[in-house]
Amino acid sequence: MIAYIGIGANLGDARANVEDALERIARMPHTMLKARSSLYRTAPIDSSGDDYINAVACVDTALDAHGLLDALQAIELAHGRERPYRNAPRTLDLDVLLYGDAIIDSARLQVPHPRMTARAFVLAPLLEIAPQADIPGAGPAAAFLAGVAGQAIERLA
Ligand code: PH2
Ligand code: MG
Ligand code: MG
Repeated sequence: MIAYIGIGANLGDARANVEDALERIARMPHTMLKARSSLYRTAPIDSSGDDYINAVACVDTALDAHGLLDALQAIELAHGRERPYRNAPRTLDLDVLLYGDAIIDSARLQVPHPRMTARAFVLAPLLEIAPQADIPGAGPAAAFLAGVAGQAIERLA
C-alpha cells in the first residue's frame, strides 16, 4: 500500500529530529521509503513555540494502517514525544496523511488526516513529491493550495 506520512517538529533540534525520523521510517519493518520531500520551515498553526520543520514521506508498506500508526508512534516515543496538551510543541509528530485510497475513522486514526487540506505545511511537501495526489472524499490536493496561500512556509535548501 502506498501511504503518505506527515512529519513535524518544533522542539529541540527540529531539523535533526525530522532527518532522523526519515531514517527511521526507511528502516521500518515491511516498509520501503519511496520518496521524501524537502524540509520546510513553517509558522505554527493552531500551535505555539518556535517555527516548525515539516516534511512528507511516501512509503510502500505491507503494514495495515493501524500497524503503520503503531510503528510511527514508536518512533515518536524514541524521540521523547510527550503530549501535555493538544497541539503542544513537540520533538516529533508523525501523522498518517493518506493510506492508499482508504477512508478510516477509528478511535485512534482518521485518514485522510482531517486537517490536511487546510495546512500549507502538509500540502506543499505532499505536492512536491506527489503533484497528482488525490485526497479520498476531498479531491485533488493541488486544489487546496490557494486556500492556504496566506500561511508562512519556506522550503529549505
Ligand atoms: N502540527 C500541528 C499543529 N500545528 N503547525 C505547523 N507549522 N507544523 C505542524 O506540523 C503543526 C502545526 C499538530 O500536529
Ligand atoms: Mg500533527
Ligand atoms: Mg500527530
